[in-house]
Amino acid sequence: MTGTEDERPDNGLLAEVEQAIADGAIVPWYQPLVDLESGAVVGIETLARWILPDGTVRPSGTFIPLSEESDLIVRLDHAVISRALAEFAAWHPQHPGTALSLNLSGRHLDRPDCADWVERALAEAEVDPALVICEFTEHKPPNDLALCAATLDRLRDHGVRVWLDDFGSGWSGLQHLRELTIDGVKLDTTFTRAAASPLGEAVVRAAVDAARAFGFSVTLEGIETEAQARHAREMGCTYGQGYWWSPAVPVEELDSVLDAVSELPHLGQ
Ligand code: G
Ligand code: MN
Repeated sequence: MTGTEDERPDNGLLAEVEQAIADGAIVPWYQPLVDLESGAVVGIETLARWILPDGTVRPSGTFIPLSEESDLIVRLDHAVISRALAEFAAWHPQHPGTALSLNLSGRHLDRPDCADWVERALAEAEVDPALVICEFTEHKPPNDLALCAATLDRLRDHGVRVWLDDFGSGWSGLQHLRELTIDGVKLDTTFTRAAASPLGEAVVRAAVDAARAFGFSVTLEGIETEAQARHAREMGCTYGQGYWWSPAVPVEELDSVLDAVSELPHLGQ
């Protein structure tokens, strides 16, 4: 068990991911972000999908975690974001009320050029910063908290909204939250599932209440039923995402998804 393949089992896949980025085979798909109060689609989140030559779609879980082990994720994110901004620039005029959410690995926050890159990408695609949300995943604490805070401040000064993804499951302790200025947090699917039990619900409410106390918007992911959507709203969440409204779809299918969401029953009072 000491061969090279055992020591570096992911080398083959890493090389494939690099090639896929170069070939433009890792592309943005989009999942609607819904205002739980009005039921309106207020944004679309960009999610990476790897399209194989035979049309097979590989979900992000098969290549993002590996890419996040190195700065490969930065190149991957740049490729997906650049394409998403170009698609959004073309799609948005017909949907003026809709924002674009972009995923950036926490690794971007260790780089001094992060805000520069985002500002330049928005300018090149001619996308209004006020329409853009940058979601940073918090898989590990930033190396340099001052640099991280400066980057987030600069993005916000530029007009971009900044959210922390996977809130409550990464490094965001209360101390960090006091030092970092952000606009919103996202709670992942585990919170939605947990909310089904009384103890789990207490934990979800605590997380929502803490985020709201800081003035953040709260998005709950993984909502699959109307009952979960109502519950999310009742617990004080601002936005919801999940299969109840739609899975992520390619840009060509977005218009019909938005039509279908508008036909869903209103969550009511
Ligand atoms: O729907 P999906 O399984 O793709 O999304 C699960 C999670 O995978 C997202 O919440 C996000 O954290 C991550 N993810 C999806 N696409 C990207 C991407 O392009 N870049 C990064 N950094 N993370 C992504
Ligand atoms: Mn996200």
